[in-house]
This record gives sequence, C-alpha cells and structure tokens, in this order.
Amino acid sequence: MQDRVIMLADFDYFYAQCEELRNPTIKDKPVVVGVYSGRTEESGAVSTSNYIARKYGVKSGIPLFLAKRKLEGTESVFLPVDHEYYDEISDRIMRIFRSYATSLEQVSVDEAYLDVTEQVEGSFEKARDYAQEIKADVKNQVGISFSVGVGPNKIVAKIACDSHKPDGLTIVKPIEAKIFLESLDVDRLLGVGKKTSVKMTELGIKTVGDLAKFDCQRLIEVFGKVMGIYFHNAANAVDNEPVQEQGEAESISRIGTLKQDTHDLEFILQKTDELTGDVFREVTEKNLSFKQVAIYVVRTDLSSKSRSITLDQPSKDKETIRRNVRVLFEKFLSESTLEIRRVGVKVSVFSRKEPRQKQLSNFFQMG
Ligand code: TTP
Ligand code: CA
Repeated sequence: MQDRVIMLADFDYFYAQCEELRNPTIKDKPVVVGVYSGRTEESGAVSTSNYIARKYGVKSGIPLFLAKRKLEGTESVFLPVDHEYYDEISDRIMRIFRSYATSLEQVSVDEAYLDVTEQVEGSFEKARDYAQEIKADVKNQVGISFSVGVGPNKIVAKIACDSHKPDGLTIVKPIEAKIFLESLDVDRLLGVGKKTSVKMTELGIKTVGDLAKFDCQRLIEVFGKVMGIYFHNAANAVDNEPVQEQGEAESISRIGTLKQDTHDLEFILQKTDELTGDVFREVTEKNLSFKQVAIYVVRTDLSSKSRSITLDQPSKDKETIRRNVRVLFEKFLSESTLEIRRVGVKVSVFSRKEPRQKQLSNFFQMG
C-alpha cells in the first residue's frame, strides 16, 4: 500500500484569534475570551486566550477572576464567547480545506484532518509546500493562522501538530514516525486518559516507546482486545483509520447580516437567496439529501429565533429550500413585528449513504 499523507490542521488560539480578526486594535494586548456565568460580574471561566495573555499564565479553564488578577496592570481585553461568529469563520476555512483534500474530517470547530495523498502524490516533500500553500490561502481569504502536522496517519499528524504552535508546520515522514513518538509521555496518545495512564505506570510504561515494546498480549489482558491492540499499534505509529467525512449527523447552514434592519419579506428573501445558494452548493458537493429546512433570525433587540419545516420526502433540490424559506419567513413576520438584523438558512436531517463506521472515539470512554 502506498503511504498516506495526512494533515491535521488546528487553528491557533481560535476564539481569541477570531476576536482579533474582528477588531485588530486588540492584537497587541492580552486577549481573553470567556464564558460569563452571570452570577457575579467576574464569575465564569476562560475559554481561551491569545499568546500574549498566555505569557501571564492565563489559559483555558481557569476562573475569570484569576485571569483578571494575573493580568492586572496590563491593557487586557476580556470578551464573552460568540459561538456563531466562530462557527461562521470555521465553516469558511473548512470549505477552503475541502478544495485541497480528497477527504476532510472535521473533529471540532477548530480542527480537521485532510487526506492529501493524491494531491501531493504521496510525497512528504511536496506536502511541505502544499501545507504552506493552504496556510497562505486561508490567511489571505479569511485572515486566520493555524498549525499543521503532517504524518503517515492521523495519530502521528495530531502529535506532530501539537509539537509546534502557533503557526507551526511539522512534518513527520513514515520512516521517522516511530522515533518521533518514542520519547513522548504515553498520555500524549489519544485515548490514554488519567485512569489508563495510572494503570500503564503500574505496568512500568512511561513513554510511548515503553508502550511500543510492551507485550501486546499483556496489553489485551489488561485493557481488553480493542484498546490493547489500539495501544500497541498507536505506539508503533500504526494507524489505518481513514479520514472520513462526519457528514450524516450535522447540518449545513449559512448566516448573514442584512444591509439594514427590516421587516420587509422581499428584502429578507434577497439575502436568504444568497445564503440558500451557498447552502445548496455545499449540499451538492457532499452529495446529501435533506429532510428539514430551517430559518434563523436575530432581531434588533438581539433576541434570536428559529423555525423549521420537515419535508415529506428527502430532497436535493435548491427550489425546495427557497420555497420553504419563503413560507417560514412569511409566517414568522406575521407573528413578530420587530425588525430583523441577521438571518440564517439551514438544512439538516440528511439521508445516510452508508451506516456510520464505528469510530475509535467510541472506545475512549474507559479513559
Ligand atoms: P484549543 O485548540 O485547545 O485551543 P486554542 O485554539 O485556543 O489554542 P491553540 O490551539 O493555539 O493552543 O481549543 C479550541 C477552542 O475551543 C478554543 O479557542 C476555545 C475552545 N475551548 C474552550 O472553550 N474551553 C476549553 O477548555 C478549551 C481547551 C478550548
Ligand atoms: Ca486550536
């Protein structure tokens, strides 16, 4: 079998980078994005921070009041999370990625695997230039930087990516993969959580190299067949998991801001037609059929609402989206007199082409 060339792209300090994109004047200051729980002005936790704030010890998960204390005396900027905005940016980048890869597997809002074996003709040298080209394209079109790991499989690509951030590009050729993993702590492997890591320490396994050499039969006895074999293979840099689209469960949507706040149906439909065009293009690209059409509305008072219609038959048709969006808006506008600021179009409940293959992540409950 020809070696695969797999990339993992992970956006740098993502929520905070999105905020810098929206407002470049904060770029040189410590930026903290957090979830405010609302109980007191400062209760809540940090979602992420830019690298300037990280120098002061501010990182994901710490309480906001602690972050404030660490940044006392600086010109720090604290902002609440805006998931919709980050999703929009993420979608745009994922669409660009898709044009560069044979298959794309989005793992989270800011991470995706790309199988680029064909595009670089199996060459890890070409992969370096190719990755740089993708980085430049995304930087140009969207303005976001990300780190890339390239390896012969997903496990190696992921660890390669983590090893150099932000704006990193780390290439691990097949022949180097085992040595690259060897010295790492075993809990760097996906699937080795706290409990597993304690058990491994008891067995004398500290590094991935220790795990690679450990008797496979023994691993199976301790961790069960699936995980035992997985650990043995992963530590030896063997991983045949394909990069696969996670299409079935998700929805495809686009949101846009109207040129002016309005209650006028035709004005709104001009905008939703544009959005429908984009949604339809993605549905076609992914060869999906949908059974639900929905609209999303943000009104001038910033309250948001959504409405949906379930179709009798799965559809692949653009006109079906347009028609139902019109019906949904007609009804919505007759019920609410507030003017509208932002609108969205979404299709979902896709027909499955084939049953979803069991994911490794399903096995990670035992952590
Ligand atoms: P990460 O990729 O873990 O972090 P990051 O993108 O902020 O920083 P980097 O990759 O450069 O180290 O997470 C992606 C986003 O997920 C992050 O921007 C915010 C969100 N997030 C949380 O909301 N809470 C968390 O505890 C973590 C770890 C991330
Ligand atoms: Ca990230």
